[in-house]
Amino acid sequence: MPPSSLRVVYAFAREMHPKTTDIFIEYGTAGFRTKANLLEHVVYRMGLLAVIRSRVKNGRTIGIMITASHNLEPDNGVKLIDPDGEMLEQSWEAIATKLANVSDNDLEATTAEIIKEVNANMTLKTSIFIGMDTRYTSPRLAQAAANGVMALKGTPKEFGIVTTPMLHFFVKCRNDNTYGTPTEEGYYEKIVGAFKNIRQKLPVYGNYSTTLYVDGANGVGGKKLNIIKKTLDGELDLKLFNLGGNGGKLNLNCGADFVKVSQKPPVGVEHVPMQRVASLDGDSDRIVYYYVDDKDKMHLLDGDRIATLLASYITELLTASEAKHLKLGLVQTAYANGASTAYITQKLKVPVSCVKTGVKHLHHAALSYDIGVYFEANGHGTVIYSHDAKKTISKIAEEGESEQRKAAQLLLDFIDMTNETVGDAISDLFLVETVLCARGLDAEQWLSTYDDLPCRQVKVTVQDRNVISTADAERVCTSPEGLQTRIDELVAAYADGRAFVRPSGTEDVVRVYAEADTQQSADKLAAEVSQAVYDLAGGVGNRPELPA
Ligand code: 16G
Ligand code: MG
Repeated sequence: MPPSSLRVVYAFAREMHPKTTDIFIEYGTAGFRTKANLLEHVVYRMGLLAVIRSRVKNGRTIGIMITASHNLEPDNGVKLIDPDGEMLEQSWEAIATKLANVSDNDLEATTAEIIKEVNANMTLKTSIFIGMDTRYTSPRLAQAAANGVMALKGTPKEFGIVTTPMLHFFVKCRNDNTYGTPTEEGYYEKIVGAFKNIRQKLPVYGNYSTTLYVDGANGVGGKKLNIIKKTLDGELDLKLFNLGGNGGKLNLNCGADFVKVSQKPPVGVEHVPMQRVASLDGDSDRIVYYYVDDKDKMHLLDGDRIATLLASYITELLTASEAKHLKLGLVQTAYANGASTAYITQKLKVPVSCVKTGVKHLHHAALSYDIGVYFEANGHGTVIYSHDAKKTISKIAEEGESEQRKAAQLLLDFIDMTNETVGDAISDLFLVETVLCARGLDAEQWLSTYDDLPCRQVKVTVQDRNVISTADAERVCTSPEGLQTRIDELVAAYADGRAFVRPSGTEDVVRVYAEADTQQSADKLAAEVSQAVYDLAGGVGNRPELPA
């Protein structure tokens, strides 16, 4: 029998957040994500789980974020944030999935089972931070999360509408007060404050212009930038679009994911040739830049570009501050454009690791460097600095020779401007603007550092995407048998050819990526590999066609 204190878990569930669907739901790459009307019981249960998790972590605060990121308005989602502001530990994803799917009748017993299994001390006091994006379904879900927290006698603290990275930041600060103050004001003070500091030291010069256009994806990021904008004292002149007014729909034909995948500029942004534009996603944890040239051609500056820009600038400052023993490394996924990897290793001479898709994998790999820069091509990424790196840089900033000291002081501002917990569009925006300003670059010059290889991404529907297994950071397909051999044969026919396939972690499809020396070749290779997937991995619907 479960302890009587758990009775309320069932009572709350039955009375307020009953499970009304039998559809199985899984804690995926970035939490649970589906149609908002299927989520209330899931979110309630994540309230329960957050309290249990906190009590396994000595009562340290856990976060619950209600968002479906770049998905369209009818979807929503929920993910948990661990005490240091990182994603929920992977081994708990199965526990979350189990709790989300049991019937209401079994909820009390399953909760008791989990508490026992993970050995949670249920007498500990605990506070759980809850944040939500701008979706109209979010307040109701946030309430369900709070009720879950209270059912296990935890204390919910609701932050209302915040970006996902802000909530990660608050959780980190709450558990480690040396990192900052766990409030929205604390976030602005640290990140925007560092930007303003660094701008005092770096005068605007060269082709850099302080005017930046922003596509807010009709989500939360634009709203927060609207608050920040008023405090920038002319250091950056933000012109904000897609702020959610005028009938603009969240992520619809706008936002970072739309711009990256469709390779088109978003609707709703004023078109000015050569103007630099930053495009955020719905919950503001991704950012890509673009500009449209005077012939109406769009040029994308994606996560790979941001990573190389930041890595090269940090390298320059490390050299100038003579912090020679600090090792900087970059982490990418198989989606990184081959040209970016070549540029980083050959020109910047920075080591690169390649890991599986998903922020948690990148973050983890970046921890092995003193300074780890990680970015997915889709614009999610940040920089993390080891304790030793911070200590060394602080020491040089105080005691070094004049030139060393100057570089180290810039690095310290750079560190403060970074949200190290997770990729953060707002923090990344200020980092990028700082480097562009320091180097006097406009967007065209930034783009000219290397030439991307043309690439194409497509998806193929198969009966069961789990028949596809991969190895070597998703670059090699180990099953079904014969598929990798076929891909190798196809790739061999193209100059600079590269292709890989992987099952999506967020959609019921197989993703195909191809790059080659021309766009025509990349498109053709992607189509040929799609056909191979269709033929060997149980394709459904029409067989993919080759381009005309
Ligand atoms: C999620 C991941 C993102 C990844 C994407 C891949 C987080 C916070 N987000 O959005 O990093 O690129 O999934 O989606 O980890 P896919 O598996 O459908 O290609
Ligand atoms: Mg997002």
